[in-house]
Amino acid sequence: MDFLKEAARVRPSENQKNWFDMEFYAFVHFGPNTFTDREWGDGTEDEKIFNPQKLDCDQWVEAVKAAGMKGLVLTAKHHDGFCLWPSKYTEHSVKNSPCKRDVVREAADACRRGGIKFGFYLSPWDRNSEYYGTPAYNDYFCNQLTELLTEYGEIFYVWFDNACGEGPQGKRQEYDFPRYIELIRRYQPQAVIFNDFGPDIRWCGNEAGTPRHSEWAVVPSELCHLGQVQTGPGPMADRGSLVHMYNTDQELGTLPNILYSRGLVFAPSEFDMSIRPGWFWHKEEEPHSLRRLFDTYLTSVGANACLNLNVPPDRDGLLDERDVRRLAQLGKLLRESFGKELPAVVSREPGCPETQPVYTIDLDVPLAEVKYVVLQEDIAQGQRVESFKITGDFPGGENYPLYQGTCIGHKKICQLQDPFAEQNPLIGTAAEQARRIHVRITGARDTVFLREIKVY
Ligand code: FUL
Repeated sequence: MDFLKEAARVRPSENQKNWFDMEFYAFVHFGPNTFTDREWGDGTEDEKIFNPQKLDCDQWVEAVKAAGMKGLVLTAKHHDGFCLWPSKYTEHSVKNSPCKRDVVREAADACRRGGIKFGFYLSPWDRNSEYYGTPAYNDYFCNQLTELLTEYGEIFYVWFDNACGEGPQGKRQEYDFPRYIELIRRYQPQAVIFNDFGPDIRWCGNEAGTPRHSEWAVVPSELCHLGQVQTGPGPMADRGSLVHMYNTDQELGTLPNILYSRGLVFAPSEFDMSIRPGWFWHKEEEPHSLRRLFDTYLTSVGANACLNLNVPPDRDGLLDERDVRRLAQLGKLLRESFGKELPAVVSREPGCPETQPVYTIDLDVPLAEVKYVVLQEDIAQGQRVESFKITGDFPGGENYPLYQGTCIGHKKICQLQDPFAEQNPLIGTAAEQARRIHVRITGARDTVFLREIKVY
């Protein structure tokens, strides 16, 4: 039991809390691949092919803001090693392209003008650098990282790809992540760092937006070994181990797993997904349907994670009109769904156990009008709720089941009505008369602190 209490007290850093509140931001994959129609360049591409003649980062920013996104993460360097800024340390960059513009600077400035945050992706795997596969490469990488951290204003996010293939000499590189992390903490202490294994944000395990049943932000240090361990070992740690654990596993932070852990870290999950099948722009690809994007939002932002949705600029250097339209539709649907709360009074029922509180929501409108119930834990205190259910009080005191869930964490969006369905499932006189909902926490690791309950 002591271990459960310890697990309940694993807390986020200030940076992680701020990141959680961002919820939804854009990935921008842009580079030589845009011009060669590839997803992974091999590093031999001629700099001259990078020639976006109408490059306009303000257009990117307007489009992502229309979807409600609060930040933008640009691929400053992808696996092909080409730098979107004129790095002093290589010739393989925009400076030798016909465009000659510093795309990182233009994107960072456009974000600031537009009032959203800026971050970058810097691929450790570099298929161009002659140093790759030798200790000198880590120096080269740190030099580039320092340029980006010191010359482009405030950075909210540094996104490291864990891919590690062969370089031009046929060798693989041992990445010095502790050294990279130290540099970021020194120059941009407010930035969060993404890597498959932490330290701050971890990969959800797929690139298709597929959720797991329970997305815990508190996970074993065996998975996020770059994170900060905040507990002692679990009660089963001497009877088994989690050496096999990987991001793609279904069970990460759930009880049966954490009991075997050597210690727990706070490392929430990010869903990274592209609006189209590819990460880079390809003429023949179409954006995913509005339904798919909206559903992914519900199962990422609405399930204790953030959503990093990629929108790739085309060969002109502009976001494709088809994607711009889809982003605008998504923004409109999100505003219609979550823009205006329904009036309601929330109270905690007296006399319930601390780990099983019951909340009553008295509505000003009939239950039939409720589309979403949104729950938030006060994540600053740790993530605690294991399970809950929502019921409606129908006339006559009947407890009508509306929703059942597992974790809550930063945010849980419980959808009672699907905006794409033809018929409201909450039909009939009972739902039209009912005006009371109960949220019942059925299990928690320790005292429950909810930050908010809202109905839409
Ligand atoms: C992966 C990369 O290999 C893809 O090209 C893309 O950048 C994605 C976000 O991460 O590991």
